[in-house]
Amino acid sequence: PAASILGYPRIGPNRELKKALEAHWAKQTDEATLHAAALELQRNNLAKLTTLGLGATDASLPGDFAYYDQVLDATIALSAVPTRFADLAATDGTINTAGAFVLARGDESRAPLEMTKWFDTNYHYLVPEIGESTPIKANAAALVESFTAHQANGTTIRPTLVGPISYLLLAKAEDGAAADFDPLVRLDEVVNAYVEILAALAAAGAPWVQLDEPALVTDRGAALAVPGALAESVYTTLAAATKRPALLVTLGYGTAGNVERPGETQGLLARAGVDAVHADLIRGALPTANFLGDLAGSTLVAGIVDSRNIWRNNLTTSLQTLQGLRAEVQQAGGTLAVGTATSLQHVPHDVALETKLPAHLPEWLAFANQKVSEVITLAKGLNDGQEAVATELAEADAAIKNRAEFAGTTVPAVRTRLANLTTADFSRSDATTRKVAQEQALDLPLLPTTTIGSFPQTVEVRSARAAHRAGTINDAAYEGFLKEEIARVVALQEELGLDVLVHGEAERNDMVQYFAENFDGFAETSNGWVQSYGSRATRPSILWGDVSRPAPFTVPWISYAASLTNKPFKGMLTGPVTILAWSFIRDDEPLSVSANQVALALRDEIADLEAAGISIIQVDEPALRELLPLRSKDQTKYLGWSVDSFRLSTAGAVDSTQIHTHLCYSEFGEIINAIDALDADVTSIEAARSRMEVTEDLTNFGFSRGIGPGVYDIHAPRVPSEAEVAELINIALGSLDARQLWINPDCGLKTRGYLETRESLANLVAATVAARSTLSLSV
Ligand code: THG
Ligand code: ZN
Repeated sequence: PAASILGYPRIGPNRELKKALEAHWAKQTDEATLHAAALELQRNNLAKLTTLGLGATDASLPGDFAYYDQVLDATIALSAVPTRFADLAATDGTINTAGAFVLARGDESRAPLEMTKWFDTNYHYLVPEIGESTPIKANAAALVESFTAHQANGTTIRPTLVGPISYLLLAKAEDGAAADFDPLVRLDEVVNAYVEILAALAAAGAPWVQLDEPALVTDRGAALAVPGALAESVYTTLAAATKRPALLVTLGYGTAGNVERPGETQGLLARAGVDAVHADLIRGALPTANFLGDLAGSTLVAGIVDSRNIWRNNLTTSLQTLQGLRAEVQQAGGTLAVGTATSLQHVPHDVALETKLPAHLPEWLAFANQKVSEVITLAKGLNDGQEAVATELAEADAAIKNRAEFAGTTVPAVRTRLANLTTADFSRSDATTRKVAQEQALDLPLLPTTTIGSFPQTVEVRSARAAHRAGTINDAAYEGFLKEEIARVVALQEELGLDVLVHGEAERNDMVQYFAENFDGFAETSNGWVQSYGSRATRPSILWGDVSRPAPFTVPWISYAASLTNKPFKGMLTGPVTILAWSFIRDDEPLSVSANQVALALRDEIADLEAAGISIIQVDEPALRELLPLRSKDQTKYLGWSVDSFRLSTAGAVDSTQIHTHLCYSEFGEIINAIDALDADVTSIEAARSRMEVTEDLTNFGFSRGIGPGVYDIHAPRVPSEAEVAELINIALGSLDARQLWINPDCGLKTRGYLETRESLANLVAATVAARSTLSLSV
């Protein structure tokens, strides 16, 4: 393949997949209808890729479609049905579409497969559950059927599967497996199943198959991808299979194997007999000359077009890099092809669908379709010479120059403010001094109760927002509606007897987008959807320039809400790391610089909230852990600047202002130092599902400030009884000091309904009141 993309967005340019899936799940359509809609979507995508010119230069187009998730599809191809779902398997062990949706979404009696982050992206995959006796048996039916259907339509696709090593590294041990059980011990069986799958695809006529092995770029996988380790033997076995298509093995998201020896893993796979190997040149290092000799007889697919971000490629520089690399690869007897760094599933479909971007932006951008063209242009330039693509190169150069020189890209006032920061700007006074000042200012009871910030976003709130956006209700009517909603939420909290009240966030569409809309330096897309999981997608904002905050924006809503009550009131903001983690970020500045710019914008908002009399302010950082680099050697530096940016955003607060933060996960052992270093006065975390396990970690660490381990699991549509909440409070009191403990739900209530929210919070308050009275007896 002279030009390849590793994968393409699956949701459809207008989220056709979402619509087809959700109609089917709502039982409005049958399976045949869903299947037909999915096939049509794939055909349209493949036709688009062909029109863009990919078919002509690539032996096969990407065959990476998945109804829900690519890791789930590997589970299906291996018939690896977890024990707790065993009844879903047919007598031959295979699982059908309906069964797969139960794995993905659960049913009345079972939670679905756990969902977790795909590497350091915002895509979530379904975690395989593998035990000692989980069935592993090849089932190539869906792959063959899909290949054959497209072939019949005149299109040759390249069936794509998560590779055997990555599959098992992404899996977790099934509940009930021995304590030291490692899914990787099942590797031989998985490899044997893949040999069978390859044979079935060869029989169907597939010229190429793609196996994705991104886990080989993580610390654990990298150790298996050096000479003499597991990857070598696995791929020797797969390459030696007598009946198989040509093999492309991809290694996206970083440098595979030993980071000091870039290209070594690609070389060893090629020596094992793999026909084409891929390297991510955006997040990973350029393979060095030392290792290129090992590529003899194979193709190296150079992933030089960024698939994690939306900036137009610097084609001139890329072509130079590729020309240098090709000279070395050819000298070694190999072939060079051009590709993307990973699948394009992480970027939206098409810039051409954007109608509302600021005028300067479109020409700076490349979404999936534009990236396909970039790959093709680079392949053409490589094969036919630079002159053959002179126009494309000149256009890209002009856009890049325009971007660099554009007024908002570098804003002197923002730069001066950053340059003048001193260490004092990153620190508050010591926590004990603050505690005294806050106790005087706030007069909170023991075990204060609060919520994480958002209240249910009802159908009414959503449709009012949609009507406002569509222009069918005016600003005044919309504002009036939101004020009524806020007043209702405040009244509800008073009635329930909560101690620290919030405004409920009815005015916010999304906890990141809302901030991006109100900061300079960010833009919003109108159709830039990126799959987050299953049928769900987000529209990441685009950070394109230096960030500042033109005017206070949360203050009017929060101070209005606070004016309705005499209770202590908590204002809500989203932290700098999370705003960046869930946006497309700049590639022309270190992320740490953008983080400090966002931090200063938030710092201004905090100052205005304080001036408006708000003395508790929460700065959420649910994504702090998500951005943790895949390699441990890179983690200290990341945690350094990310913690600094949080501190910069909050350190302007006076001693008597209580700073809260909220983190959306329970396993934070590995970053507990960083969480402590945030220096928040109160930290709320997820804990209910793990039954307060985290409180022991906190005690062992000696965490001394306020802590609110969630006592109500908001991720399930059920009401915890007063007794359940009381028990969790008791567990927390068993290891934490009553004077540091806060009582709150696990996370925001945005996705819950009002009925369950009201009952659950009533139980939470009742259990707290009871706990307080026993505490005061024992003091
Ligand atoms: N906001 C942003 N990014 C996020 C999250 C968020 N990334 C991580 C995590 N949360 C992802 N979780 C979700 C949960 C729900 C949805 C998307 C991602 C979702 N999306 C709607 C859909 O697909 O129908 C669309 C939402 C909309 O209309 O804006 O339900 O909270 N930025
Ligand atoms: Zn949360």
